[in-house]
Amino acid sequence: MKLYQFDMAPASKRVYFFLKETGIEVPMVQINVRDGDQFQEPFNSLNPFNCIPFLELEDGTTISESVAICRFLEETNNTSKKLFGKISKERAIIEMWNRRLEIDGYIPLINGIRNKFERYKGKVLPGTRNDLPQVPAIAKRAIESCRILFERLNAHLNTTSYVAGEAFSIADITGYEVVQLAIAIEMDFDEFEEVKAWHKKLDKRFKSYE
Ligand SMILES: N[C@@H](CCC(=O)N[C@@H](CS)C(=O)NCC(=O)O)C(=O)O
Repeated sequence: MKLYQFDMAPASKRVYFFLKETGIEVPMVQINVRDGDQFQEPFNSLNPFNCIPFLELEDGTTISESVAICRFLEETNNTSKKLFGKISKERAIIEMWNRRLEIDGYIPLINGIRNKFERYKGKVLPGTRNDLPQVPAIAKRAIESCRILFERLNAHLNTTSYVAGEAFSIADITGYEVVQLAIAIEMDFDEFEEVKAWHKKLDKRFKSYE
Protein backbone atom coordinates (compact mmCIF):
# COMPACT_ATOMS: atom_id res chain seq x y z
CA MET A 1 0.00 0.00 0.00
CA LYS A 2 1.26 3.52 -0.82
CA LEU A 3 -0.11 6.96 -0.03
CA TYR A 4 0.72 9.64 -2.61
CA GLN A 5 0.98 13.05 -1.00
CA PHE A 6 2.28 16.59 -1.40
CA ASP A 7 2.91 17.62 2.19
CA MET A 8 2.07 21.30 1.95
CA ALA A 9 -1.30 20.82 0.15
CA PRO A 10 -4.44 21.21 2.30
CA ALA A 11 -5.95 17.88 1.18
CA SER A 12 -2.70 16.04 2.02
CA LYS A 13 -2.57 17.72 5.41
CA ARG A 14 -6.02 16.34 6.21
CA VAL A 15 -4.79 12.78 5.68
CA TYR A 16 -1.50 13.49 7.46
CA PHE A 17 -3.28 14.80 10.59
CA PHE A 18 -5.63 11.80 10.50
CA LEU A 19 -2.63 9.41 10.41
CA LYS A 20 -0.93 11.20 13.30
CA GLU A 21 -4.12 11.20 15.37
CA THR A 22 -4.86 7.50 14.85
CA GLY A 23 -1.25 6.24 14.82
CA ILE A 24 -1.85 4.43 11.51
CA GLU A 25 1.31 4.12 9.43
CA VAL A 26 1.32 3.99 5.61
CA PRO A 27 4.35 4.27 3.30
CA MET A 28 4.24 7.66 1.56
CA VAL A 29 5.43 8.95 -1.80
CA GLN A 30 5.73 12.69 -2.40
CA ILE A 31 4.45 14.08 -5.71
CA ASN A 32 5.21 17.71 -6.48
CA VAL A 33 1.84 18.92 -7.80
CA ARG A 34 3.19 22.46 -8.25
CA ASP A 35 5.63 21.11 -10.84
CA GLY A 36 2.84 19.05 -12.43
CA ASP A 37 4.18 15.58 -11.47
CA GLN A 38 0.57 14.33 -11.18
CA PHE A 39 0.19 14.61 -14.98
CA GLN A 40 3.22 12.37 -15.57
CA GLU A 41 3.20 8.58 -15.64
CA PRO A 42 2.68 6.45 -13.61
CA PHE A 43 0.71 8.99 -11.53
CA ASN A 44 -1.61 10.06 -14.38
CA SER A 45 -2.80 6.47 -14.89
CA LEU A 46 -2.99 5.73 -11.18
CA ASN A 47 -5.24 8.74 -10.56
CA PRO A 48 -6.78 10.31 -13.71
CA PHE A 49 -8.28 13.05 -11.49
CA ASN A 50 -4.67 14.33 -11.31
CA CYS A 51 -4.88 15.31 -7.67
CA ILE A 52 -3.27 14.20 -4.45
CA PRO A 53 -3.82 12.57 -2.04
CA PHE A 54 -4.48 9.07 -3.36
CA LEU A 55 -3.95 5.63 -1.94
CA GLU A 56 -2.73 2.70 -4.03
CA LEU A 57 -3.75 -0.70 -2.68
CA GLU A 58 -1.85 -3.98 -3.14
CA ASP A 59 -4.45 -5.21 -5.66
CA GLY A 60 -3.93 -2.10 -7.83
CA THR A 61 -7.07 -0.25 -6.71
CA THR A 62 -6.68 3.53 -6.32
CA ILE A 63 -8.67 5.45 -3.74
CA SER A 64 -8.65 9.24 -4.07
CA GLU A 65 -10.48 11.87 -1.96
CA SER A 66 -8.99 12.58 1.47
CA VAL A 67 -12.06 11.57 3.49
CA ALA A 68 -12.54 8.30 1.54
CA ILE A 69 -8.86 7.48 2.22
CA CYS A 70 -9.18 8.22 5.94
CA ARG A 71 -12.42 6.24 6.25
CA PHE A 72 -10.87 3.24 4.48
CA LEU A 73 -7.79 3.33 6.74
CA GLU A 74 -9.89 3.64 9.88
CA GLU A 75 -12.07 0.71 8.88
CA THR A 76 -9.18 -1.55 7.87
CA ASN A 77 -6.92 -0.80 10.85
CA ASN A 78 -7.65 -1.86 14.37
CA THR A 79 -7.22 1.50 16.06
CA SER A 80 -8.85 2.40 19.34
CA LYS A 81 -9.30 6.00 18.19
CA LYS A 82 -12.28 6.29 15.86
CA LEU A 83 -12.32 9.70 14.16
CA PHE A 84 -15.46 8.76 12.22
CA GLY A 85 -17.34 7.87 15.42
CA LYS A 86 -18.27 4.62 17.14
CA ILE A 87 -22.07 4.41 17.28
CA SER A 88 -24.59 5.35 14.57
CA LYS A 89 -25.63 8.68 16.12
CA GLU A 90 -22.02 9.82 16.56
CA ARG A 91 -21.13 8.73 13.04
CA ALA A 92 -24.09 10.63 11.57
CA ILE A 93 -23.27 13.83 13.47
CA ILE A 94 -19.61 13.68 12.44
CA GLU A 95 -20.62 13.11 8.80
CA MET A 96 -23.13 15.98 9.01
CA TRP A 97 -20.52 18.46 10.28
CA ASN A 98 -17.85 17.24 7.94
CA ARG A 99 -20.19 17.74 4.94
CA ARG A 100 -21.30 21.19 6.13
CA LEU A 101 -17.73 22.31 6.60
CA GLU A 102 -16.76 21.03 3.16
CA ILE A 103 -19.80 22.34 1.27
CA ASP A 104 -20.03 25.81 2.86
CA GLY A 105 -16.33 26.34 3.59
CA TYR A 106 -13.68 24.07 2.15
CA ILE A 107 -14.94 23.77 -1.45
CA PRO A 108 -15.96 27.43 -1.96
CA LEU A 109 -12.67 28.61 -0.43
CA ILE A 110 -10.49 26.31 -2.56
CA ASN A 111 -12.32 27.62 -5.64
CA GLY A 112 -12.08 31.18 -4.35
CA ILE A 113 -8.33 30.98 -3.82
CA ARG A 114 -7.80 29.55 -7.29
CA ASN A 115 -9.86 32.37 -8.80
CA LYS A 116 -8.16 35.10 -6.79
CA PHE A 117 -4.41 34.65 -6.90
CA GLU A 118 -2.22 35.07 -9.98
CA ARG A 119 -0.25 31.90 -9.19
CA TYR A 120 -3.34 29.79 -10.00
CA LYS A 121 -3.80 31.23 -13.50
CA GLY A 122 -4.25 28.27 -15.86
CA LYS A 123 -5.13 25.98 -12.91
CA VAL A 124 -8.46 27.34 -11.68
CA LEU A 125 -9.85 23.84 -11.15
CA PRO A 126 -7.85 21.30 -9.13
CA GLY A 127 -6.18 18.67 -11.30
CA THR A 128 -6.44 20.69 -14.52
CA ARG A 129 -4.22 22.88 -16.67
CA ASN A 130 -6.24 24.94 -19.17
CA ASP A 131 -7.24 28.48 -20.13
CA LEU A 132 -10.43 28.74 -18.05
CA PRO A 133 -10.43 32.37 -16.89
CA GLN A 134 -10.14 33.35 -13.25
CA VAL A 135 -13.45 34.86 -12.05
CA PRO A 136 -12.98 37.26 -9.11
CA ALA A 137 -16.71 36.96 -8.19
CA ILE A 138 -16.04 33.33 -7.19
CA ALA A 139 -13.51 34.51 -4.59
CA LYS A 140 -16.01 37.09 -3.28
CA ARG A 141 -18.79 34.50 -3.04
CA ALA A 142 -16.44 32.07 -1.24
CA ILE A 143 -15.88 34.61 1.52
CA GLU A 144 -19.64 35.32 1.72
CA SER A 145 -20.38 31.60 2.04
CA CYS A 146 -17.68 31.10 4.66
CA ARG A 147 -18.92 34.08 6.66
CA ILE A 148 -22.38 32.50 6.95
CA LEU A 149 -20.75 29.20 7.95
CA PHE A 150 -18.60 30.93 10.61
CA GLU A 151 -21.65 32.73 12.06
CA ARG A 152 -23.34 29.35 12.57
CA LEU A 153 -20.16 27.60 13.68
CA ASN A 154 -19.33 30.33 16.18
CA ALA A 155 -22.70 29.92 17.93
CA HIS A 156 -22.35 26.12 17.86
CA LEU A 157 -18.82 26.09 19.28
CA ASN A 158 -20.09 28.02 22.27
CA THR A 159 -21.82 24.82 23.37
CA THR A 160 -19.27 22.11 22.57
CA SER A 161 -15.52 21.38 22.84
CA TYR A 162 -15.14 19.99 19.32
CA VAL A 163 -17.29 20.52 16.29
CA ALA A 164 -19.16 17.20 16.43
CA GLY A 165 -19.35 16.95 20.22
CA GLU A 166 -16.98 16.40 23.13
CA ALA A 167 -14.64 14.11 21.17
CA PHE A 168 -12.16 15.20 18.50
CA SER A 169 -13.20 13.88 15.05
CA ILE A 170 -12.41 14.00 11.34
CA ALA A 171 -14.73 17.05 11.15
CA ASP A 172 -12.26 19.02 13.30
CA ILE A 173 -9.51 18.24 10.79
CA THR A 174 -11.74 19.51 7.96
CA GLY A 175 -12.70 22.57 10.01
CA TYR A 176 -9.08 23.38 10.79
CA GLU A 177 -8.28 23.38 7.07
CA VAL A 178 -11.33 25.59 6.39
CA VAL A 179 -9.89 28.21 8.77
CA GLN A 180 -6.45 27.83 7.17
CA LEU A 181 -8.06 28.49 3.77
CA ALA A 182 -9.97 31.50 5.17
CA ILE A 183 -6.59 32.91 6.26
CA ALA A 184 -5.08 32.10 2.86
CA ILE A 185 -7.86 33.96 0.98
CA GLU A 186 -7.30 36.96 3.31
CA MET A 187 -10.80 36.84 4.83
CA ASP A 188 -11.39 39.00 7.87
CA PHE A 189 -13.02 36.78 10.51
CA ASP A 190 -11.79 38.57 13.60
CA GLU A 191 -15.23 38.78 15.23
CA PHE A 192 -15.69 35.00 15.42
CA GLU A 193 -14.11 34.45 18.84
CA GLU A 194 -15.22 30.82 19.28
CA VAL A 195 -14.01 29.84 15.82
CA LYS A 196 -10.64 31.49 16.53
CA ALA A 197 -10.27 29.77 19.92
CA TRP A 198 -11.12 26.36 18.42
CA HIS A 199 -8.66 26.92 15.57
CA LYS A 200 -5.97 27.93 18.06
CA LYS A 201 -6.54 24.77 20.11
CA LEU A 202 -6.31 22.61 16.94
CA ASP A 203 -3.27 24.52 15.69
CA LYS A 204 -1.41 23.71 18.91
CA ARG A 205 -2.40 20.06 18.62
CA PHE A 206 -1.35 19.73 14.96
CA LYS A 207 1.88 21.75 15.35
CA SER A 208 2.99 19.21 17.96
CA TYR A 209 3.29 16.64 15.13
CA GLU A 210 5.93 18.65 13.32
N1 LIG B 1 -11.47 16.80 -2.70
C1 LIG B 1 -10.11 16.33 -2.86
C2 LIG B 1 -9.22 17.52 -3.22
C3 LIG B 1 -7.97 17.09 -3.88
C4 LIG B 1 -7.21 18.32 -4.37
O1 LIG B 1 -7.81 19.31 -4.80
N2 LIG B 1 -5.89 18.25 -4.29
C5 LIG B 1 -5.08 19.36 -4.72
C6 LIG B 1 -4.12 19.77 -3.62
S1 LIG B 1 -4.97 20.38 -2.20
C7 LIG B 1 -4.26 18.92 -5.92
O2 LIG B 1 -3.83 17.80 -6.00
N3 LIG B 1 -4.05 19.83 -6.86
C8 LIG B 1 -3.24 19.56 -8.00
C9 LIG B 1 -3.55 20.49 -9.14
O3 LIG B 1 -4.45 21.29 -9.02
O4 LIG B 1 -2.95 20.36 -10.17
C10 LIG B 1 -9.62 15.65 -1.58
O5 LIG B 1 -10.10 16.03 -0.50
O6 LIG B 1 -8.79 14.77 -1.64
